[in-house]
Order: sequence, then C-alpha cells, then structure tokens
Amino acid sequence: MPEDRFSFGLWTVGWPARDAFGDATRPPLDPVETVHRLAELGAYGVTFHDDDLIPFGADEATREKLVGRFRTALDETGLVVPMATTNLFTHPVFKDGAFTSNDRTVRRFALRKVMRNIDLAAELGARTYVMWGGREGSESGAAKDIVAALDRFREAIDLMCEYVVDRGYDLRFALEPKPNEPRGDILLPTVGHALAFIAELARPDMVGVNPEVGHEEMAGLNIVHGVGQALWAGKLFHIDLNGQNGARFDQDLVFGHGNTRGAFFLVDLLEHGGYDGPRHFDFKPLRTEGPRGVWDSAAANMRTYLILRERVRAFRADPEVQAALAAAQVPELSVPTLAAGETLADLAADEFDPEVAGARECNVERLDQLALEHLLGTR
Ligand code: GLT
Ligand code: MN
Ligand code: MN
Repeated sequence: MPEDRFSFGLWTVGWPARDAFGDATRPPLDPVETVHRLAELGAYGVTFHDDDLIPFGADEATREKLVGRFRTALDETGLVVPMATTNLFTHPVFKDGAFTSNDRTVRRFALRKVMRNIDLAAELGARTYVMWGGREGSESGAAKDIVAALDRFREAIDLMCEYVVDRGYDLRFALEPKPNEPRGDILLPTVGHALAFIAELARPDMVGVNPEVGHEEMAGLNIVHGVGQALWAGKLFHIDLNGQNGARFDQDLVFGHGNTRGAFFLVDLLEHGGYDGPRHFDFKPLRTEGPRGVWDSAAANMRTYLILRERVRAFRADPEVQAALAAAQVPELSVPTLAAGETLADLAADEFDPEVAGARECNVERLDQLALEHLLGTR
C-alpha cells in the first residue's frame, strides 16, 4: 500500500538484462508503463536517473515530450518521485570517472549534467538526490592520485550543495557506497568511508548516505551495522534494498533472496530504529525472466519486506523473546555506563570480580534460535 512507502528505480524493472557476457533478453520498458504497473502493485514512489527518462543527448523537444508524458503518468496514478539521481557511468565520456576524472573538461561536463537533473528532480518534488560514484575509482594504482581525486570529489559535492542552496530547493544528497564494479576499486567503498568523507564537506548537514544491502555485503560487511551507524549519525537519508549472497559480483537480487537473516535484522532495525524514509528497491529481475517475471519480482520485493516486517513485529512481541533478551542483558546496553551524578572517582572505587563476570553465560544461542524461528514462521 502507498503508506508502506515502497519505491523503485526506473532502471530496476526496466533493466533489459544486458550483462558483461550477453545481450539483452528483454525489450525496453516505457517509463509510463512502469509508473502504472508500480502504482497497481501498491508502490508509492518511482525514482530515476536523468538518462532513464531522457536518452543521453536527446534534443529539447524530445526532452519536453518525455518529461510531459512521465508527469501525466504520475498525476494519473498519484505516484511520487521521492528521489532522483544522475547517470555518470554509462556513456564512454565517463570511462575514467565523472567528478574525479583526470580530465578536467569531463569533470565540468559531469557537474553540468547533475545541475540540469537537479532542476528536474526539484520540479518533480524529489527530496533526496543520490550520488553513486560507480566510475569514480581506478584499476591502476599509478593512474589515479587518490588524494587529489578525493579533493575533486569533495569539490563536486560542495558545488552541488551550493547549487541547491542558491536555487532554494528542498533537497538533500545521499552518497551511495560500493566497493567495486564497474571500476576495479571505487572511491567511498563502504558506508564508513562515506560517513568520514561527509565530515570533510563544506555543508555536511546537507549530505547523508544511501546504503545498498548488496554493496556492503560485497565488501564482506554486515549491512545492519553499516545502516545502524548511519542511523546513529543521523545520516540515513535513503536506502537501497536488495539481495546478495556474500562477497562476489553485485547480484542485485530481490530483497531477501540473498542473505535472508541479514534482511530480517535489517527490517527490524528500519522498523524499530527510527527510519521514516522510502523503502527503495534497487534490484535487477533475473536475466532469465520476461515481462511476467519482471512484475513478479517487483511484487516479491514488497511482499518479502512485508513478511519480514510481520515477523520482526512478532519477534519483538513474543514474551519468550523478551525474557531471552533480558537473559542476554540486551536492554542493559542502553543504560549509560556511569550513573547520573557519578564521578570518575566513584568509578575508580568500584568493587568488581572479573572471574565472576568472566564466568557468566551470555545466553545468545537461545535468543538467536528464537529469532530464526520467527524468521522461518514456525512461532
Ligand atoms: C546503478 C547502481 C545502483 C545505484 C544507481 C544509482 S545506478 O544501477 O548499480 O546501485 O543505486 O545511480
Ligand atoms: Mn547493486
Ligand atoms: Mn543502488
């Protein structure tokens, strides 16, 4: 239902399934059809790259026509555009990066391309603008000066923040980390790198992150820890939900169709950790599928999220789980280590037997099994 705030990128269901080894297996999808289908399935939002809507290099008249049709479809269905982004990776001009290309004229072109699409994003009511630097990186340690590249990356984000402020748009940026693919190594490879980068910006308040489940897992990291730290820092501006099986190429599976346990704990965090933004699916329908499989997979993302939401609610409400949480001392972690008014001298005077504490049982196994049983629907 629209109140669940599910959104999809045009490039997800619209992926014609061309990969590094094979041709497209599906015909292109008209964005207008996507808007209608998503609305019928109960989504509330659609997102896009400039080039998903308006082919690269299209003339003004074509641009007007395509944007007009898209806007009509939005009006007809009530679908909103919560987020937009720029394609800075497909055209050969970006083969050595966009904001961090060694070629200064390419960097300037990339900034113009972003400014133009920010105008469209604002016009369509988007509140978040994603920056995924897929081509910002290198294969050769010799061919990229990483410190200079980070200077240019910062310069670009600072300039785009200035642009948004000058224009008076109500828009924030969300940086999307990814460790590799399409570049051998990508700058800002993880949520942690992105958070540290944001602290160096001129307007850090305007910039957060858009973690993608599969991207953290490609790096062998725990997505719940990455998203948790982003939430803790007030920087979870958006999220890309999908599925991934461990450290390998970017699979972009349906949400939950990879690491399902991770998906369960992620939904628990999103539902109980104070995130109120869109639940955005960034997945690719399998290359084996035709139009039926495309819409089956779109529905599957939402259905899986809802199932997991129901399961985590049941998990939290189960009295046995509450007892197991207490037995594992989980609530105690929320108690500050020093009491109000206590001094470091009080702390120094504490009596404590590490042998007794070292011999305690943490009772994690029972709790973890209860979580799994809730996930499996057996409780
Ligand atoms: C591309 C990438 C995604 C990003 C998109 C935003 S484009 O499909 O694989 O993870 O979210 O640019
Ligand atoms: Mn991905
Ligand atoms: Mn993504």
